[in-house]
Amino acid sequence: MNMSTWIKVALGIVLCLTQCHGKKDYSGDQVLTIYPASEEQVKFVQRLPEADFWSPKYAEEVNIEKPVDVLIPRHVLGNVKESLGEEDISYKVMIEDVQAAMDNQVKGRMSRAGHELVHDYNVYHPVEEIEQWMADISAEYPSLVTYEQLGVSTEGRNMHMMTISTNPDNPAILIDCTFHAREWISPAFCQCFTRNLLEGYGTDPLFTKQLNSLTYYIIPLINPDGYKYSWDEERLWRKTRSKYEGDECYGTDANRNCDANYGGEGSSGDSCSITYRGPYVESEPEVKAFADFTRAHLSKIMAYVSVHSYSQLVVLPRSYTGVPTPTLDVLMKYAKQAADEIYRVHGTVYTYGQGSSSLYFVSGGSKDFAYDIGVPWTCTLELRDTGEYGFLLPEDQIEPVCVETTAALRSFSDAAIELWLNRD
Ligand code: 0X9
Ligand code: ZN
Repeated sequence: MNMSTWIKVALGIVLCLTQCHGKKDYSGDQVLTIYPASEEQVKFVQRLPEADFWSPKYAEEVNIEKPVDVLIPRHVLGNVKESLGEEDISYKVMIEDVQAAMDNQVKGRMSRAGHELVHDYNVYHPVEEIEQWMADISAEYPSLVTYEQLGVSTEGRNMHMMTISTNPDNPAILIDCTFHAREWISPAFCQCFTRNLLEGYGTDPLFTKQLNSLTYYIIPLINPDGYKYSWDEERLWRKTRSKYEGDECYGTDANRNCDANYGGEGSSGDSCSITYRGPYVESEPEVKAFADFTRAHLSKIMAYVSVHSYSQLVVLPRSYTGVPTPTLDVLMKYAKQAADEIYRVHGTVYTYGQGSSSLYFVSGGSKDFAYDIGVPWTCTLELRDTGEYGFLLPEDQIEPVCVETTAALRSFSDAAIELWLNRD
């Protein structure tokens, strides 16, 4: 082989290392924000070919009032834009090149590779590193943290949780992250919040006070299989990785698999849908483990927060019915307090309200399950942003998200303590 052939082979190997193992390539794909302005235009948007709806989640939820964020694959992009133009439907390009935005999300991580002596909270971490971090930080604070197995995922991964407590008799708040795999800011938040809490105990007066009267159950990776898949194969994977006999596709939406009006509006029976509810309630071992834990500790759990992205929302129960939730006044009071606290940090605006009215109908969601079995304060927290980067939030926003969302969690902690003191 001559020199130039060698160079070609070497280049081929390098290219193959990044592309040959089948990782989905999103080069040239775009996310558009579309503004339908009439019923006719709404219908047109709903029927866009091969559209992956980011916000809202389903074509049926597209309406005149809200902009629509939607990923359009490169091979239909030209046609889609042309037809939007012909129909006079206004739109803007939200993400120019989806793959470039994905690469940008791990830029800092790449440049720091090999230098990680301490856990870097300002980069996104794959499942193995989060697992290692959990074991490490638990060992670092043995008097405060109990590190235990919550269950085993479909692919056989051990799911862990941390109980951070100063007194086993205290009431508790349950926090989970990564119900949806592609919402990477969620586990990043669980990590930095845990650090803040542990470092704050004994140094920060509010954390010290709260941890003296409240136990924190933290589950950073409730859907480890899906999260792993979003790193290795398909960045925008959302669901678990189960597959059932007779089903065509992989994955159940864990947030449609809970025992809260299971099977109702806002969930799909089609395994290929991103909101597939699974074959039966709690079919997913991850969901079953979470639900069993919640049921077993119900007498103590005063608050439950499920951390998702994106839209900057505090979503209150219930999402499966338009009927106002019986304790909506109390829920709204605490949601407002949290939104105010978030706003105070960097001026980030969060809105709040009952799920069915502020977002869209969801059946089988975890916050409704927890509320229905008796947890008095539950919510889904949809973190940044509102449609600039969506799921592809850059690394440099992890820190500000962490600070402002920690403020919200401090507010929720106060709510949990108050609810405990006022219980009958
Ligand atoms: O659709 C969802 O599951 C959540 N939105 S996301 O973009 N993160 O997928 C909203 C869930 C709100 N409602 C319930 N948990 N019931
Ligand atoms: Zn989500």
